[in-house]
Order: sequence, then structure tokens, then C-alpha cells
Amino acid sequence: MYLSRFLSIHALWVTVSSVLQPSPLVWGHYDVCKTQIYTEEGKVWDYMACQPESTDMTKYLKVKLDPPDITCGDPPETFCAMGNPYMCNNECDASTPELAHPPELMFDFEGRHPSTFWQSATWKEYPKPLQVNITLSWSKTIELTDNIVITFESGRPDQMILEKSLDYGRTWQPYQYYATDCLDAFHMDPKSVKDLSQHTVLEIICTEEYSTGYTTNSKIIHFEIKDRFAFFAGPRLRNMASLYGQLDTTKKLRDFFTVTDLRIRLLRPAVGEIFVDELHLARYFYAISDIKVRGRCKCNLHATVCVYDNSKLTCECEHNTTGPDCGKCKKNYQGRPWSPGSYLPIPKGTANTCIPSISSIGNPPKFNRIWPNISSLEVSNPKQECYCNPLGSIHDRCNGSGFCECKTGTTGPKCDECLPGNSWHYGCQPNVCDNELLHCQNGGTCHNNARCLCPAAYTGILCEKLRCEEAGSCGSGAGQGAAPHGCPALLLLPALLGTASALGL
Ligand SMILES: [Ca+2]
Repeated sequence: MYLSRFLSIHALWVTVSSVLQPSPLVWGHYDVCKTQIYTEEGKVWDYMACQPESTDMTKYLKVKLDPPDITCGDPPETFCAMGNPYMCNNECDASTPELAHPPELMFDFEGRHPSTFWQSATWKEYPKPLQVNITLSWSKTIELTDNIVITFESGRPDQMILEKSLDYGRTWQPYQYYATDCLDAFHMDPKSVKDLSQHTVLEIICTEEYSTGYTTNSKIIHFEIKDRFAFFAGPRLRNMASLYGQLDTTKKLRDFFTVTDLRIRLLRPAVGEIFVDELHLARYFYAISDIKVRGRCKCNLHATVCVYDNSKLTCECEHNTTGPDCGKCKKNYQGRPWSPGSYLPIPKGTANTCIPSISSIGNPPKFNRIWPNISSLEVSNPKQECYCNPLGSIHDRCNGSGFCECKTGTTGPKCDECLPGNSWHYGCQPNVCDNELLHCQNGGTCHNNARCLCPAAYTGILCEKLRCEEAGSCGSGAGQGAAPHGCPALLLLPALLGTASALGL
């Protein structure tokens, strides 16, 4: 029984810096790894899932251009004025600071006038393509939490691909294609993120929204992270429980927002007309004034702090984990297999703390909250039958250290108990719904924590969607252009007010 509860000094020092969360009342949202609590047995640690704050990740990247000599100004050259293709006496000169446009000007502070920008050489070798790869590397897995925003100083390119890597640049996958004409450029039908749904959110699309060249005032290209989150969390990202629940249970979804590197492939500059004006090739070039990337270090929900030291980002791992992403158990803490923390149950999550290996047990009270029976567990000869629950444990016998090795979400000496946020269905499975925070919506009821039983008109994991939407047959009835008639609003969970800010949104 808890007699009282307070945030420890250790928990405090990592949270006071938070600007987004001024109130201690919302601290519970994965921003502390542990708190000290009083129980009848005295003071013990209570462990929680935790993650670093979302921040401006452009401060920590390395930028590389390919070809390396593509930046304008070496040798000096003239180019045509932005927006006035027949005034071609502007000069780029790498050796004169006022006339130079090096890559770092894509990441400096903007807000003053005029903007500072990187600029490429002009398309003087037309018809040979003018192509540039801009690679942003973090040497660390990071999780994106907001739109990637690229602001061009030139017209937005006619063709561009945004790519991502999850293995430090060894392999690349497309994130999004951008073109004035998707069919012509990439043999893809044009789509917008709004055409996607929960079920197709991972689809890689080609969009024509941002590639209208000189004819529009907008200079910005987005990769829409927030619109994709909104398929789960609702239009204003208020139902973060639903998003977190999905991120927790769907590795593919989580990986989708995770990168080590990004690569902007500029394939064809803005032409703005049907034909390239060969007499004025100094009209055509790329120039980018700003790139925004917000995210957080991926620490597998085992760290609140990510440090930047020696040009390297590293999670400060808690829960007896170690490694740059807290991806393994510390030496002497391998009493059960490593597992990432879990967002569930919201808002505290589950720490999945690494527990001592058999040889280092001797100080059990520290782990009482995580594994209540560990102090009373009689350690057996490893070869002895441990009666491990066959559904909850990885092997039916003890491991070399005399423990049953539990599957993810499972705990207890015999692996027959579920961690919070999980329920027993032939082993512990993460709750799909519950009566606390993962509510079934629109009148649905939660059945065995495993699925929502939805009213006839609704479908979706949390009954959040009209059945007719899925069949594409909504639309009779109210007139066209009306507010999204009948579309169910995702229910706001009052307890989660402020959770969006926990994700830095
Ligand atoms: Ca700039």
C-alpha cells in the first residue's frame, strides 16, 4: 500500500527544463523514468516508461551534398534573380561571405530578412540533368514527431524524392515523391496524404501539392508527419492514447517514423513552363533557405535524457539498460530478455526494467515493484524443472541462471502474470481496449481487452470509423461540401489533455 508518493530528486532534474509542460500535473506522460515511493517495506523505486523530449533535430545533424562541388560560387557565377528570370546579373561567389551560399545556411536561425540560403550551381550543362542529393545524418536512430518542412528560396523543384535510412545510410527507402506531374516523373498516380487512412498510412505516395514551380507564392514542401498521426489520434491529435496504443503494438508503424538519416534528392529544378529556356539557363538552380526536422532520440522508452557529446547523440539509459538506443540489458542485469518499454497502460506505460542476473541478486528490495515475488523466489539449480508457464515463457525450463524467461508483456516467477496494459489470452497480449484510457468509441464495448464490439454502423479498432467510410459509400444524404457529415469525431479522453504536448506537439 502506498502511504505517500513524491517525485524524487532524480526524476525532477530531467523534467524541470521542460518548456512545453510547465505544470507538474502532466509530468506523468513518459517524461520520468522512475519515482521513489513509500511502501510498507520502505522506500522503493517505481519504474515507468520514459522518453526524451521532442526537439529541433537539425542542431545535431551532419549534412553532405552529392556531388560535393555542386554549391554555387566556386568558380563565381551569375544567376537570374528569383522571380525575374531576365535579370541575370546576381552573383554567387564562395570566396566572398556576402555572396556565398554554403549548405549550413539551410540550418541557421531564420526570422530576419532577407533569408539566408544554400544555392546550387545553375543548370548550365542542360540537357544533362541537374541533380543534387542532400543527406542529413544523425548517426543515431531518431523518432520524428513533427512535419519535415523544407523552405525553398528558388521555385520548388519539378521533381524530388525524400528518402530515409534506418541503417545509417547503407540502405534507403523512399518516404515521399514530389512532382509537378507524378505520372510523367515517377509513373505514379498523384495522391495527397488526405487520401490515406489508418489502413494505408504507410503507403508511399507521390504528391503534386508542393511542386507548382514559379506560379505560386508558396515555397514550402512538407512531409506530413502530423497528418499521419491524426489518422490515429484525431484531427487535433487529442486522442494520443489511440496513437500510442498503435505505435506500441505495430512495429511497422513505429519504424515508419524512425530514421537515422534523411536524403533529399533534387532531380529537376523548377522550370515553371513547358520548355526549358535554353538561352537563360542561369534561371534554373536549387536554393533552400531552411529545413526543419523535429524529433527525439529513440531510446526504446528507457531514457528521458539524450546527450550530445563529441558530436554524437546518446541516450542516458535507465531501467538497467545500455547501448546508444538502450537496446540491451546491462551486464549483470540479464535475468530476463531485454524488452523495450511500453506506452501502455497510458499515461505511465510499462518500464520493462532489466532485472539482475542470478549471480547478482542479493539486493532484491529495489526490484520489488517490478517483480513482487523476486525476493521470495527460491533460486534452483538451473537444471531443475521450474514449471514455467508454457504460454508465458520463452522456454518451458529455467534458463542458465535459474529463471523462467518471460515473453514480452509477461512477468512473475513462472511467467504466468501479465504486466499492466496486457491481458491473458493464451499468453499475455497487449490490451487493444480497456475501460481506462483505450476506450471503445461511438458506443462500442470492450470485450476481454482484446477487441471492441462496435455498433453496426461503426468499425475500426476502437469503433472510431463509420463503416460506410470504409466502403466509400458515405455521402448520400447531406449535400456536398457540407461538414463531414456523420463522420465520427474521435472522443477526447479528458485525462489525456496535455498528452499531445508530451509528444512535443
Ligand atoms: Ca537559412
